[in-house]
Amino acid sequence: MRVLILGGDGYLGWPTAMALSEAGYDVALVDNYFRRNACVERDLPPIFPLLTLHERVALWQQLTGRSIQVTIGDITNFDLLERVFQTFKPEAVIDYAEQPSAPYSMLGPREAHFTVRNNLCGTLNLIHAVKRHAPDCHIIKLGTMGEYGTPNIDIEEGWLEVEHKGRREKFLYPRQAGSLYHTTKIQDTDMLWFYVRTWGMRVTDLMQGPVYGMITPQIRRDDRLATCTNYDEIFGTVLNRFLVQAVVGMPLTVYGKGQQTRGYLNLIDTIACIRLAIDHPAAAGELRIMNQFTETMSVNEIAARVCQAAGQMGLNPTVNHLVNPRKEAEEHYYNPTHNKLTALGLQPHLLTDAVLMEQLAFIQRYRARIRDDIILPRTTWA
Ligand code: USQ
Repeated sequence: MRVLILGGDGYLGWPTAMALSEAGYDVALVDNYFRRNACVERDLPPIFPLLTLHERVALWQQLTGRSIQVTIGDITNFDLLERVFQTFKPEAVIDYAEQPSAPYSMLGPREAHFTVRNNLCGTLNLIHAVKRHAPDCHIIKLGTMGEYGTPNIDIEEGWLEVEHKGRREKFLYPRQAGSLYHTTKIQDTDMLWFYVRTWGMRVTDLMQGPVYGMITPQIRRDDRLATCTNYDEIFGTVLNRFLVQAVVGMPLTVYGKGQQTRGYLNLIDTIACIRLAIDHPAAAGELRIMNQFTETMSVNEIAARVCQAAGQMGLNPTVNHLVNPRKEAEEHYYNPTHNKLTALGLQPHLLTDAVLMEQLAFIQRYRARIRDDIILPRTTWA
């Protein structure tokens, strides 16, 4: 099957590309290097040195004999996306090509505008490219659990049956995001739902929680295949940040009370979920929404788990409760449903000491590259 990955150079895109290529899918990538360029511009180097995307696919071919096509370009440019669709004719497309950072979207007007334009125009172009050149192509869109926010009722998988004055209707589950980035994901979902209703497209919207980890079977083969893993306050996600902080001996940066609870998953499970979505496509005219995480944890629990695993390696991290730079509930109810991917066959890789220790050991090998000055939060929601 021909699978096009938009955002194929990123933290999730590149490991997904290798895993699908190894599994026999015909893979093509598009990426505009936003993440790399933003890291250079803001001086936020990732943990591991990164080959360019062309060098990565050349190394992949040398190691496996498998080829992956690359286009460096911006999907908000419709002509470019159209050319890729005309030549590659994808049967499934995975859209990771979004500005993915909540703090980045809150930096100021320039970054807010970029986030809105990049995320919404990218989605719109994708919809039009599919309609025009590959109407049967299955769109697999990365949404986020953050679309739902932290409501005081159970979170369903995408939809809610509402009874009102004796009549019933099914709606998209109410959404209330905690950052501009998360708000663009809500808007993406709304746009996809409109075009599913209007043009009968097949769409899967994966409401993913924060992903952790930096090791996949393909990356284990050769460090040069490592993915773009950030630990700074803008692009680093919480668990990866805590792992790096444990390695460098900085207190773990818990924001506020630390009772903020989210649904987390291992990078390996992100890839497994994507593969399940590809192999079990949504029907034409269906917006299928699946909640993509394997276990819920509070920030305090994550910090405790990292401390415990790090302790077994002779590291002794401590925990520091910082004033929360974000506006978010620090104590709240959280009970999201996540049955659909399990029903398709997902076998979760849960957060164990062994998983944490493997990541810590990997980071330790790159200890000299880690800069303590980019770790503390500076971006506020205020
Ligand atoms: N947090 C800390 N300390 C830190 C960093 C974060 O306590 O040093 C807290 C945050 O306040 C938040 C939680 O950890 O309550 C998660 O923060 P995060 O930075 O790991 O994740 P978030 O900003 O929510 O965004 C990440 C990805 C985004 C994805 C989202 C899924 O960057 O692309 O959509 O996770 S979700 O959180 O479910 O919306």
